Amino acid sequence: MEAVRYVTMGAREADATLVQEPSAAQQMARQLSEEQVAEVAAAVNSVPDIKEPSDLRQVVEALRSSKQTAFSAEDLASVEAGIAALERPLDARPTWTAQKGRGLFFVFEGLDRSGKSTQSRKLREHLQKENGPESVKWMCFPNRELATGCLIDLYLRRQIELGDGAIHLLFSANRWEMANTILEELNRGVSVVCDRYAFSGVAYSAAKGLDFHWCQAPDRGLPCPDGVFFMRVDPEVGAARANFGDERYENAEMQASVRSEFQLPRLHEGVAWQVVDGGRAIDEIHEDICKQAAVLGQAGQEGDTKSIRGLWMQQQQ
Ligand code: T5A
Repeated sequence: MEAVRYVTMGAREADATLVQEPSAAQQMARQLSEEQVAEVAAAVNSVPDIKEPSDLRQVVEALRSSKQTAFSAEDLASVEAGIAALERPLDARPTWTAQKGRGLFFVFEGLDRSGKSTQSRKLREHLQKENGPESVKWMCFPNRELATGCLIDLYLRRQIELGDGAIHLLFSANRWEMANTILEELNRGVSVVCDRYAFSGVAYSAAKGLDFHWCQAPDRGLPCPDGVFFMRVDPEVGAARANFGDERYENAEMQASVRSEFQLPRLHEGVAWQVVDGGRAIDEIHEDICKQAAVLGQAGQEGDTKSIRGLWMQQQQ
């Protein structure tokens, strides 16, 4: 059968689709035929769980040596590029050089259905009204447009099985694939509003019982946001909202554990972490966030340039 490629984009090409809504990205994953999903599952389900970033290459090898037609050679090379970023020791992680007049980087975090997508899109609209339509990009993690994101999507929809270590590292690789794009946008003067980031990566995996510091390690050094809006809702509020329960982590027990992990101060160390009461009316929350975003935009200015730190790089292990 001819290879039907699900994902053919490198991070730079994927940038053109940053404004795509997550539902559309999820629909793309559903374009895989049942047969293709079964082929991917047969290839990866038998990979033993992994401990080190380099072990993630076993997933790529399993796909490469199988008969699957969902991923092209180019797709698998793109996954390997993400893995290579994770393999770098801490002292070899990139440093981010900020240009004068750079854009701002805002992240939304929270439990499933806590209102992150709603509020992040509303902030994008607000910033566009203030600074022009081209002044802001919206993106989300997982980025289901990338090859790593396709595997993550299949995992979340319970179509393939991966060990807890493997899926954690894939989420991180998915972010590293976009790190340079984030920096380039910021330095072009474009603000980036992002639905989930590394904080979700740590909170969800640590909630499953993985070591907190092990979970943090692969994401250390990513561009640190200028502000994180944590949408605080009671787990039962999220559970009552539309479509809750569709994906793997959408159950009460998991959401309660994730909530505890999100509250740990070491997750927010060195980060401008803003807790937002997400149980209120949508417009009331939005107004609050706009005010906080304006304040965050003024903070950390060194001379006429606002620096971009590496996430969690100041922390001791
Ligand atoms: N994950 C993610 C990891 O394990 N590791 C990682 O590294 C990362 C990045 C997928 C899963 O992956 C996990 C976490 C997740 O389990 P996702 O696709 O972001 O992540 O999944 P969700 O959080 O479930 O995304 P949603 O888009 O479904 O939820 P949102 O964005 O929090 O909520 P939103 O805005 O879509 O709102 C949900 C519903 O509530 C309504 C909305 O209209 C919508 O119907 N709503 C409100 N209703 C009343 N009052 C309000 N204030 C409301 N705000 C929104």
